[in-house]
Amino acid sequence: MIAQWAQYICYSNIQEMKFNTKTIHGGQENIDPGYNSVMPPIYQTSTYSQESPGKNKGFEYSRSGNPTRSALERSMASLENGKFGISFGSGLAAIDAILKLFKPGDEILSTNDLYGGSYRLFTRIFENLGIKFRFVGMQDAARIEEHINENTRLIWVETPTNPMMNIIDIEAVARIAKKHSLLLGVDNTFATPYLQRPLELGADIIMHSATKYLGGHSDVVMGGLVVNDRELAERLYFIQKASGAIPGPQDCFLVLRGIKTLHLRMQRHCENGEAIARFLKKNPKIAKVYWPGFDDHPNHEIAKKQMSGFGGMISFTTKENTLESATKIVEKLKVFTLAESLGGVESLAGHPASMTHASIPKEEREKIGVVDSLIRLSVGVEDAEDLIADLEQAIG
Ligand code: P1T
Repeated sequence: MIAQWAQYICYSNIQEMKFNTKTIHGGQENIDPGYNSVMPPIYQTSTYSQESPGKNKGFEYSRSGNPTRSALERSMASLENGKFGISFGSGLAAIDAILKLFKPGDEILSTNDLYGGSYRLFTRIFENLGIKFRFVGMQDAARIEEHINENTRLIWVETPTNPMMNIIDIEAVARIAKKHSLLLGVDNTFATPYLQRPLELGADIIMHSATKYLGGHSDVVMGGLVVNDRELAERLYFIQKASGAIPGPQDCFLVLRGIKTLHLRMQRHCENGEAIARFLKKNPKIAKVYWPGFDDHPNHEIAKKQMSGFGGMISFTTKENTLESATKIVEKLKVFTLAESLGGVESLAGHPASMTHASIPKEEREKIGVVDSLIRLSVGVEDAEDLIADLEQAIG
């Protein structure tokens, strides 16, 4: 027995609610039986008194369970229309927990365009432990099968991808995963459950860097997983408890508070993202703009099918196509902040080649388009006019 299951299960009445209601109430019933507080209390405690050995109120030690964390885990599960949520101290700690499901000799097929830190975790930590990774382009789902062999255990998908905004057909990949009895994990950080719900499309594990849109205010680092299968949930809860990469209760409270406005923020991220993508596309100094909402984006039809909007993440290159041209732009930005991360209310600009994707060898990253002139924008919820004016003066 790994956990007190009743406290983790998403109740069916929540499943029936619509998304916006779930952001506020999902998994939050009876959060404070003592005083009926509307917000979940921050249970800043490492341990819980027991009446007699093993006799307790559902919690015994905060690495294995904490009521504030449980409230967040139920909320995340309900947003993804899943049964079980499991949270971690960072997005990478959540991916690390997934990888601990496997053993030496197992193989993982991963998208070749993904967050540099995920790539680093795969190639610098887990490859040393005997797990093999194959990085393949998955935009054409039909080509995935040729990379599967008897050792393959997991297909790992990021969509939209970081930073090239490629879109992968989750339903098509899920069909292939089922056919070969593989797990399908989807990093849903960029889309959020507001725009895309991979479990409904056949994925087995959803992963979030809750640091980003779920938290939404650039004040927390956290990760989360959502699954439907009880046995898989038990294995992941066991890893959470046994390895101990848990988030603290204060951070869980902050992400719960962030989630309450996820739907409102995402709506504005999408509107502003579209306005800025269209502005950049018209700018004569800009070469390519990567945003899945364009009719001529190579995976636009899949994006339309599996997402309810195109999000606030955009990448672009300069016509000059030099490091200097990109550096000049990001240095001149005033409303956009030059910083790693994304998904907060404030707009950020990043230079993937030297920041978020620096751990991918230059040759590898350039193959997928992460060139030195690529700039990535996380479009915030400010007034679009101010953001466009800022880009206009920086691009010159
Ligand atoms: O930073 P952390 O909470 O550990 O999450 C890692 C992570 C996982 N998956 C995706 C798609 C991500 O974008 C990230 C983190 N990304 C950045 C910090 C970034 O600026 O791209």
